Amino acid sequence: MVTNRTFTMLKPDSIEKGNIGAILEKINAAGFKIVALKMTQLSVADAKEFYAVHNQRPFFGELVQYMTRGPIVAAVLEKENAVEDFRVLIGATNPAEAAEGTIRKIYAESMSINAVHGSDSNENAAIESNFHFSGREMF
Ligand code: RTP
Ligand code: MG
Repeated sequence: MVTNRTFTMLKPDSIEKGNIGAILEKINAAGFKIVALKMTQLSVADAKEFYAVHNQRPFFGELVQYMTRGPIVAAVLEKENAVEDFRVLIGATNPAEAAEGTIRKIYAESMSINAVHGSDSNENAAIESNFHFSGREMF
């Protein structure tokens, strides 16, 4: 896995509201190339594994319930400095604190229901991409 890639999920609230196209358009407009893409739904076991780092946090149960309540769109994105630049594009975890024009500022409801995921390191980008996609699904 090259390190100029990051992993994202459009979370269930984005799919429920019909925001897939608008969010992917913003991602493209910011210079990210989509190199893997699919709609899928996480099982409870999948969500617990994906977010295992948070399993002692008070919001863990709510997070697993949210992330499994409907389909998500998973994608791998390529751009120079992808991990850091994508975190800037999505904005702070809490949309109330997110910068104007960021995806979470525009589309997130709350700190819990916040529209999109972005990997927080190159190492996690690779782990998360491989969690969702086989080698022949990444281009
Ligand atoms: P993500 O991993 O989804 O990109 O989000 P993040 O890095 O900005 O935030 P993180 O701390 O990794 O939290 C993961 C997700 O858990 C939910 N959360 N809820 N209610 C709360 O206090 C709370 N804190 C976090 C959010 O869905 C967050 O994106
Ligand atoms: Mg995170």
